[in-house]
Amino acid sequence: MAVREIIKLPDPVLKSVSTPVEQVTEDVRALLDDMLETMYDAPGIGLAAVQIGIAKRLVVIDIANEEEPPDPIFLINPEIVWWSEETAEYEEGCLSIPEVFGDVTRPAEVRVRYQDREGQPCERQCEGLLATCIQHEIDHLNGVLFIDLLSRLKRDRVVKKFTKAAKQAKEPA
Ligand code: GNR
Ligand code: NI
Repeated sequence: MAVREIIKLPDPVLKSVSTPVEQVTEDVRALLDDMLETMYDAPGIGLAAVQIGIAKRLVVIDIANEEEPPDPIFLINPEIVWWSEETAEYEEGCLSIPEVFGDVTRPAEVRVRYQDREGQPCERQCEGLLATCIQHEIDHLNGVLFIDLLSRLKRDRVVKKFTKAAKQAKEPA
């Protein structure tokens, strides 16, 4: 297991549409383990493979709090097969856009179809923070960031700030 580097805005890799995983091999499980370690190290409650530069449809999530035992969820090729009409608003953040937060409204409940780390087909009904997190991660698999769901003004401000910071980091003073 290893902590990998997390890709940050404005890296164009984050805009990639990730490709489905055909077979759940030992290599896939090793990658999921690296993703989990990277997420715990950050720390965050979810991570998509594209955030460590690998555009495959792989997600790890753990929404357990500090007092609870770890409860990792591994999702391979996740897709939402049902969502509620009722919506919920959460203040979201993203490990690829550090220190930026914004209120996002999404369906309050979703049903997700995926394969687990053994490659077994599964379905899971999710609500609350888990429903929000799963939708945030599946958006990553489609090249969508939570700032894309904010007002154009707010998104443009964030992109501009990160683009400027990246440029300054590259140029000598
Ligand atoms: O750690 C994270 N917290 C979070 C909070 C509210 C809504 C979504 C998230 S996901 C985020 C980690 C991340 O960037 N996953 O892609
Ligand atoms: Ni994110």
